Amino acid sequence: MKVALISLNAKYIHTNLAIRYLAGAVQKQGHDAWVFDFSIHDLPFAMAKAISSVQPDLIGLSLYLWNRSETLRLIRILKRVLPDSYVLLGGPEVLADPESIMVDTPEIDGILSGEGERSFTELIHAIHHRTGLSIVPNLVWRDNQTIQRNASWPPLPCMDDIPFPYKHEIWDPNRIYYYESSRGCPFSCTFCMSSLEKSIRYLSWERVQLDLAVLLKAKVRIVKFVDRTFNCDPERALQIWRYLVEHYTTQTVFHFEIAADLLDEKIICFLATVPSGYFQFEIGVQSTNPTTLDAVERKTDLHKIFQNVRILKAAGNIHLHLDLIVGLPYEDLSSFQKSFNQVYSVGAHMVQIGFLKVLPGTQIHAEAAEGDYSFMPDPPYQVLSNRWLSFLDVCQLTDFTHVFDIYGNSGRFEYSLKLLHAETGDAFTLFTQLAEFWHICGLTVHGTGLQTHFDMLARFAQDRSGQVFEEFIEALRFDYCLTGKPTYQPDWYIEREPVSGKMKQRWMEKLLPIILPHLVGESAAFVRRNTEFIYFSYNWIKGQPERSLYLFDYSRKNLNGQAIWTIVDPLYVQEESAPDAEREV
Ligand code: B12
Ligand code: SF4
Repeated sequence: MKVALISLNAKYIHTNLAIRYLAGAVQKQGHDAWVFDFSIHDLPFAMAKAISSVQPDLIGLSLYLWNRSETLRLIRILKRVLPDSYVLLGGPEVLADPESIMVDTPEIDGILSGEGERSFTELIHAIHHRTGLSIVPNLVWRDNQTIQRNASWPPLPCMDDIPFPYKHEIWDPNRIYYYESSRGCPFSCTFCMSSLEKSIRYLSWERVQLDLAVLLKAKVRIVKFVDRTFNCDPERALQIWRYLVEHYTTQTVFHFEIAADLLDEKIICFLATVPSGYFQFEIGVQSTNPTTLDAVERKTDLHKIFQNVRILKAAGNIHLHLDLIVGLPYEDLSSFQKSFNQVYSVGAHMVQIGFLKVLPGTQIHAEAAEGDYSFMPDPPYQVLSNRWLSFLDVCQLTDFTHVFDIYGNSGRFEYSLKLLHAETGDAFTLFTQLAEFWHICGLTVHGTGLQTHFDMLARFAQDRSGQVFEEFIEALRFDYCLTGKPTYQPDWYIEREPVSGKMKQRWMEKLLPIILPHLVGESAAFVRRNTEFIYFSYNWIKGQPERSLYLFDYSRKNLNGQAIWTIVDPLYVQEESAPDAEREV
């Protein structure tokens, strides 16, 4: 049999694990399988053309909330160009109500709900040997005019039976590759599809090592573990992290979703030794309101999470990303303000604010009426209002989130924000006022560039704080210089003591081997392009006003993507600066 497996990913850079597993399982049965990783932005005609070129007997498509309408549109075309192919759907978006999907889209022949690998091979066997579809587990299918649902099977007991998904991969370093070393989650958050599968299964350690060796060799830019709570078995997590560090490669970054309260002292100590930028952690907090956490059945130790995140942040080697959700039960505006301020104060590199998706099949969906939930009836099922937040509140928080992404999450406004934050006293109020300011100016952050973001922050600060404005502008100028070489200087950028090109060259000759040894041997043009000397009236190492000469190195970046900088000891530049500066004038 010829089988085509198709996924319409959220963007081109994503890849889909499920269709690779299914292809592997089919190939093991001796059939031919093709994997088509499209994106939702691809043209339906182009996708249909590519799929029809292999003339498949069966077309399997993965349905998720981000691709539901695009996938169903493609199916309607496919059934017209390949009328004899069996069209099958699977994926999380079929779970809640496969029958109504079949009713609404008559072009679909069958839907397999739940874990795919085993039932899919049963289906292929049944179609190939014409044994009838009624024995295929988890299958919803058409029997003349009626829709039948077969008995379901429990998940595979041994995860090692699942094939390695990237056996035939042609690697593209620019794409994100997903990897799953365990399935299921021991927790039961009521808003999450992963809570539906209580048991947790692991790949054997032998298998994980073999898989990781291939992923490390592939030298792709990013590998994301999709394990629902990667460190729910802390010793196993440590074993995998150790392996990755022992086989460290500068080319690949590994991303994990972890529960930070499960990190103990031994693991935290180990994590401090991980090479900088090699790991990224996504840590779900969701809310800090105990009533909210109770209502969604999240059992977390917030104190431990924050304590551990602070320790990890201080070590400075792992990118940390904390999640919050707007729209959970009992989380009104002031409770969200508290959640946000607490999470923001921990100082992670990113606070990702998501808006609750009331996913069909989850407990929160089943109990939506109790919280007066109103949500989008189609994907992504996003919350519109509930008993605790009006639609206007949700809109306000949407603007807040956009502005916060630009100013807070980008990490580009670290020094200027610190001053504004200290002045406002409350991060939530600061970003709310900033969002209002953008609104009053008649602008939305969408479609605006970095230059406008800097200019708007200067205008915002000018409007509110007359006396400290000068200090603020120095901080903003510093953020601007950390972002990139300030070749363009906007109105607010006031450089009181510009340094001549000749002087910079002279200083560089002297300082290169001392401060920037990694640039020794590079061409003079390269060094010029990637460095800058700039005077500021503030010393950010000491945290006090003091005329200081900064050297920026744009050839190296920190975890926020900012240039590496240092303050030049005046002794190095003292005796030469005066005469040269005079000559320039
Ligand atoms: C990777 C990922 C993404 C990627 C997208 C990847 C891509 N390909 O484009 C990104 C990061 C963009 C993303 C975003 C979002 N995601 Co997401 N994401 C995931 C994640 C972590 C991994 C998916 C995966 O590969 N799992 C492993 C595979 C093997 O499992 P699987 O996909 O379920 O497949 C199995 C079965 O479903 C079945 N199956 C799947 N396809 C098929 C096809 C056939 C023919 C058959 C027979 C069987 C079958 O067999 C497979 C093997 O057993 C899952 C959570 C998780 N760990 O699964 C969430 C998940 C898929 N995401 C979810 C959500 C809610 C979102 C967001 C809305 C989150 C948000 N921001 O609020 C956004 C939406 C994006 C958008 N643009 O609108 C939900 C999906 C709910 C749904 N109904 O689709 C999940 C399940 C998370 C959850 N626990 O609730 N996500
Ligand atoms: S939100 Fe995270 S911890 Fe909770 S059930 Fe889902 S995957 Fe598990």
